[in-house]
Amino acid sequence: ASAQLAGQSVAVAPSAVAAPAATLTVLYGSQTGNAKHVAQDLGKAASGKGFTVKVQDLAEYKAANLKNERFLVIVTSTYGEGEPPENAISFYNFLFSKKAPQLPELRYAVLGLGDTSYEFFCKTAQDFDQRLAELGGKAIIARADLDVDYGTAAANWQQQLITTLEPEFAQAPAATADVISWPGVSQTAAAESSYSKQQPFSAELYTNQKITGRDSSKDVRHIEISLAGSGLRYQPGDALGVYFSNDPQLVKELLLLTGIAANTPVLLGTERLTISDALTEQLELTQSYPAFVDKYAKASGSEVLQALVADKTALRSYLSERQIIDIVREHPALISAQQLVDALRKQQPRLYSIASSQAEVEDEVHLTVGVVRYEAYGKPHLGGASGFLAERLAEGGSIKVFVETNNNFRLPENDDTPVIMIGPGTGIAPFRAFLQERDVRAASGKNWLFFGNPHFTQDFLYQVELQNYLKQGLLTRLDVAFSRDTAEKVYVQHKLLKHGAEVWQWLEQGAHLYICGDGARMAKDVHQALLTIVQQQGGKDEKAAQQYLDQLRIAKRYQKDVY
Ligand code: 2AM
Repeated sequence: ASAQLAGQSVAVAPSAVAAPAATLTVLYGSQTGNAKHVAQDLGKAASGKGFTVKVQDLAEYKAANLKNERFLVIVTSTYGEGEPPENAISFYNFLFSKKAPQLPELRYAVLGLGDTSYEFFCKTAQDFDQRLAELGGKAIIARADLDVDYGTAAANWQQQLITTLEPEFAQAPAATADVISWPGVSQTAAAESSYSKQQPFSAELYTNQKITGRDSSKDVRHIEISLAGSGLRYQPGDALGVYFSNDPQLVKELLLLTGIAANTPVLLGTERLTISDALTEQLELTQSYPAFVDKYAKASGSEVLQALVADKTALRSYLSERQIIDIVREHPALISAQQLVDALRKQQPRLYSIASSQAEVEDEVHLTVGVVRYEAYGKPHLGGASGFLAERLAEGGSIKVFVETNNNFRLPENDDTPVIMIGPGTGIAPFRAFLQERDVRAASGKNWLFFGNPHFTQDFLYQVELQNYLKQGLLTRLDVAFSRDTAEKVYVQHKLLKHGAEVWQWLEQGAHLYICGDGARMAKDVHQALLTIVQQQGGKDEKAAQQYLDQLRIAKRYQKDVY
């Protein structure tokens, strides 16, 4: 069997020669695409050096191949409370199970992407590293755990890895080697366009329409953006990456508090620009993060902040509702423009699940954006991208965007397959895309949508469209949970439980199951409800029910897009 497997791994490499060339396998666990891009970059760089490289989504990786690997790299993010990203769960479970093979010949490297604002920073990467060592693997180079602005550090780690491996791969046949990505089919529709995260497209905002009521506690916008002339393509399930400008008032206040003149020149990477432009266009002001407190504490000499940095738990809770401006308001200090720039991290684009299908809207892309807006410390606060989209970008104005492919949130290939979609709040977005797509394709599969929000009269997003879909028969069922219209809260999971028998029937008929929205609570509670349904309706014990849902996930019939 091992000869057959070894033969397979040679056969998939384009540089198939008599002697099996060493293959560098690069696997990624990625929720938002960052780890995927780092893995793909690494693949390109290594293949440029003549390595035979295979880059693969962990969800697609056959764990049985693990024992044949000689050179393995895992790039992974961490999600929630130290959990693996969705696409890495099966492999993670396999690796920590009794089925995991001994790996005495394996040489491996792990790169973690994370966010130091979270308690379980890079936990999944640590777990993989530890477990691969336990199974007998030898680290090629030390694991690195990288913070949100990982760019330079990731490039350095990649360089170090390639340099270390070069002697091993030196005899590999040059020039024929290439990066192979699985699945090979329609890997990135966006690749047809020259626009990307690094080079976003300046798109025009067509429409910004508030779709929650006047008395709603939420401000949700239906956004329409034109992609005309970009060549950008997307599929239902993909996300749109959005860059934004910070609020000029916020920039002004920050400069005032730090005693810096707006036109002071600063250096950002290799770029020279004014502090005002750097703050407005390039730096992260609407989130706060440990690295800022650390650097600002040193630059300002604040002992209070220095003490805070030393206490990780206190620091996390201090940062939870604060933006950069809150910290500086509480601890104003005269620092230099360059010190301020060096303390801040670069703005990360925000990802929004796309709410439209190109089959329906062609050159447009639609989003469902919940505006982040709250009072804290006596001042109004506004989210970065959502504030920009809702308040500072006029219709006709320009916004930098790119498509972030998500192959782990896809409609069934077969149009006859039924789908169950659970999307409370702005989690409705990708399901609007799914429904548009299935409508245009005249897909015959049944469609069942669960939606929830606080109030029927205020928060029924896309009510008219959905009710028309119901009338027209595209939506087979629409079940809604308006949590605050009744004395006792009703959530989507309660509706699922209520219709457990039918949900089970649909699943047994081969339905695909999708959850989109809040990952901290909703997706977990819905998962629990599904477990209950499988137990009650399928007559299974808890363990068997868990396995049932695991199997659905492995078969790509249970997919999540949660945040
Ligand atoms: P609530 O705010 O009234 O508690 C979209 O945000 C909808 O999801 C709201 O109706 C919200 O209800 C609800 N929601 C909040 N927590 C939830 C949970 N744990 N599971 C499911 N829905 C939840």
